[in-house]
Amino acid sequence: MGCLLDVHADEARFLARMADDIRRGLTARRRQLPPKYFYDEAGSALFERITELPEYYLTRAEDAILRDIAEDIVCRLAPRDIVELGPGSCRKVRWLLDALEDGRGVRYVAMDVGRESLAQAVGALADEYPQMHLHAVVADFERHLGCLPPPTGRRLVLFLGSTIGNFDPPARRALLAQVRRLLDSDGRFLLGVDLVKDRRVLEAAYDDAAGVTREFNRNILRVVNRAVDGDFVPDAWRHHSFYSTEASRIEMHLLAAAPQRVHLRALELVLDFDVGDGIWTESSYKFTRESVAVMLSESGLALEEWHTDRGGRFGLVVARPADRT
Ligand code: AVJ
Repeated sequence: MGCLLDVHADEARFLARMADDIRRGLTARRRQLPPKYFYDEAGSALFERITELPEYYLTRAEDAILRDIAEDIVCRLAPRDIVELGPGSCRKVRWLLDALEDGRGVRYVAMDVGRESLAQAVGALADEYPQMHLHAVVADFERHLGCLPPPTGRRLVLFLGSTIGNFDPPARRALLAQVRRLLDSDGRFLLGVDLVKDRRVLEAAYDDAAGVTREFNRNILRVVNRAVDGDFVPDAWRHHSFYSTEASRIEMHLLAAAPQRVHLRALELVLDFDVGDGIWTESSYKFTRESVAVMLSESGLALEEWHTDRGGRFGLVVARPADRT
């Protein structure tokens, strides 16, 4: 069957949008950058290293749940059309694809923004699952979910790895409502969420002893430099992350280690930072079964199954379209 590469977001438009986002974020009263821009080639490689850190339990915990339930889920749902948002390396979906009794003619559509890493990840799947229809859609799933073709059979949408945690409540309501629109009444949604827990465990996961998360955080400044001809010095920024109990989220910031002036030449922008001035680079929301049920119901979805790892650190949720009332 091979692999089809659909490019929905062309490079020029993506870069223009990124420049806009950077201008808006860095001229706001609270300076911020959208976390989707972490993932250039270097950032994706740093994230892969994060998933292997002893402190970063998320990936291993989710993997353990998937390994446990993949066969049962796939047997019961018998999906024919699997759509994954932000698949990264496409490692997780293998548990599901391996559990398919007969993968012949089953379609797998992966949507992600990084053209090279997506093509590589889906290309590798094509070698292992030659009987399937594989599509790599290079697009931003916040904008382009509506462009997906209609289901070819029972659809299963995957949104794993707690990527949902990057979205604040209004943005995730909008995104989940889009996901709802992808599903017929027999369609299902498999969502991975990181769970509220002891703050020391959470904070260690986002400030590891080896300093990989710090480098991941600083790397966004290299992405900015390249995108808008900037002269940020990544080493002049401190990594700062903490858990906010009130907001149920980890916040990641970069703090200026010394006063500095930064030029973003392509934006004709000059920025001055005092010591300790910050740029907010990421929120990573943490959930409970109850908060997930509420979040889903706000977007026309209903929690159907709830699975956690043995330590209760991570949750995998099966949701279905809510009955219309
Ligand atoms: C890929 C968004 C789920 O929030 O845990 C890892 C990214 N940031 N370490 C997360 C991340 C810092 C990660 N997500």
